[in-house]
Amino acid sequence: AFYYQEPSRTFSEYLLLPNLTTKDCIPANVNMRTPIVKFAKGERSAIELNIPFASAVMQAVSDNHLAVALAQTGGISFLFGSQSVADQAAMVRKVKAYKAGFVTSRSNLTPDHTLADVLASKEANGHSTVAITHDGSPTGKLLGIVTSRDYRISRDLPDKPIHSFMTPFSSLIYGKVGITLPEANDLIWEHKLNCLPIIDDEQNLVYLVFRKDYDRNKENPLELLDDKKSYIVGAGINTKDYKERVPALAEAGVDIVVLDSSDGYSEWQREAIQYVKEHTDLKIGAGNVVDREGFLYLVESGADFVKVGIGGGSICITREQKGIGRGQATALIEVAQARDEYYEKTGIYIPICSDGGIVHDYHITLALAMGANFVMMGRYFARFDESPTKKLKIGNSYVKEYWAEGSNRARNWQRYDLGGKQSLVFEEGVDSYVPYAGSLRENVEKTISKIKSTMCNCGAKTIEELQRTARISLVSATSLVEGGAHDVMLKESSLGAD
Ligand code: MZP
Repeated sequence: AFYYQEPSRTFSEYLLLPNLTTKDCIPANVNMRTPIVKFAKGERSAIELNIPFASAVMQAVSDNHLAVALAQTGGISFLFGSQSVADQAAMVRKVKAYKAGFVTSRSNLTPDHTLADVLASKEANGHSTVAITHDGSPTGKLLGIVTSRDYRISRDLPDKPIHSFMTPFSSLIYGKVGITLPEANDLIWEHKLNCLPIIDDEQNLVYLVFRKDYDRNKENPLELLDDKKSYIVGAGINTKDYKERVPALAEAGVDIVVLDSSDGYSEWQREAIQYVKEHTDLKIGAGNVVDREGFLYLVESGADFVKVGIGGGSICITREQKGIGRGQATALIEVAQARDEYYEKTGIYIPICSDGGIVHDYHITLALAMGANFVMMGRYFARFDESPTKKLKIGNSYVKEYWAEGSNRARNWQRYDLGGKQSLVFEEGVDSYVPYAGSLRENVEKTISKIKSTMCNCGAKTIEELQRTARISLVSATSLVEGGAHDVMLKESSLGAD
């Protein structure tokens, strides 16, 4: 056997040291954009994220709802693959079709009703209903009722009833503007357009409703609206049914797929990558690996990105069950070095994703500094409203369920398949609870501001700069104690702080 001389290490064993912070290096100037598929020197990656976050290929994490919420913040979900091909393709379709927070509701009111009728009707009592009249006057004929599904077009008007800012209604209505709602929202906020975007049942943006005080002569919003885009979404695949799954996902409009396996250093992965490359235009990630050999094997097989990590996931018991794996930080550092050398030699840059084992927000910054282009997280996202699992009250706390793909509950045998019996013979993961943490957006925004702030301490305004200039130190077991609150009695209010 070959013996490694050094133990493998986890994120918690490292700390970043500050570099000089120049006056322009403030969080507002930090750009977290990151490539996720391979590109040649001098070119740009065909897929980039605005934030370096991916949600795990897991039943308890990545469905179409979480995918939309994460895409709205600038990250990407990989929809779980342990479901039928048809169900997974349907999820992809839902994400790609999702363009809005507003839907017109089918009501029993007709255009002959007036606004007064609407206000009197039960539907108007719901805080998220607004009536649009064709001439904008309160007595004008009713054009439609707009109900909010994801009622948040505004940072300034978070939870107010729509009708509170839509009165008096406007007469300026543009039909068929042909852009997506997120794009419309961006434009509305960028140009302070003072209008409400409305989509139809098929989720196409059909109207922009302007308030009375809007002067269309000053700005024509139609000139501001540039091309159709939908949210980006990925999907997990396996090495068993890819010949059926991948074409169906491609047909549904998926942007990228990833081979989801606890051990990706295999000939099955090479065959699957080659199949995807030969038969589709899709980008494909592969993994997981924990060393340079595994990385190079997948890259030479054609992978567009490589996922790193075995046994570090919060719900994972692979190391206990099978005795394989490697400390996540050590695995990442070695693969990142291999990636940099490969780039030096070939001029081809292969993004890497650090998958599993993120416990504290600063672990993400460390992973990026150590060379990851993005991180994949399960536990982190499972805690939010948008994850597909049940929220329960246990004692005085709210929790959400979170189970592993290799648990008896998920029975994702394809993820662990080594060519034997087509079933899960023993578990490699557990079924658990995680503390409920609220909405994805709020939590992601908080995490991102922590990362940006650390990056400023390190004097880096981009992830690439952080990777080049970061200074990272191992910490001793005793200095870990020094890093938390110590030698004080914590007040109740500080107990749950992360
Ligand atoms: P974490 O973010 O909860 O620490 O880890 C999530 C990662 O754990 C997933 O992206 C996946 O790579 C891994 N995972 C999922 N199920 C299992 C298992 O059953 C597992 N062992 O290790």
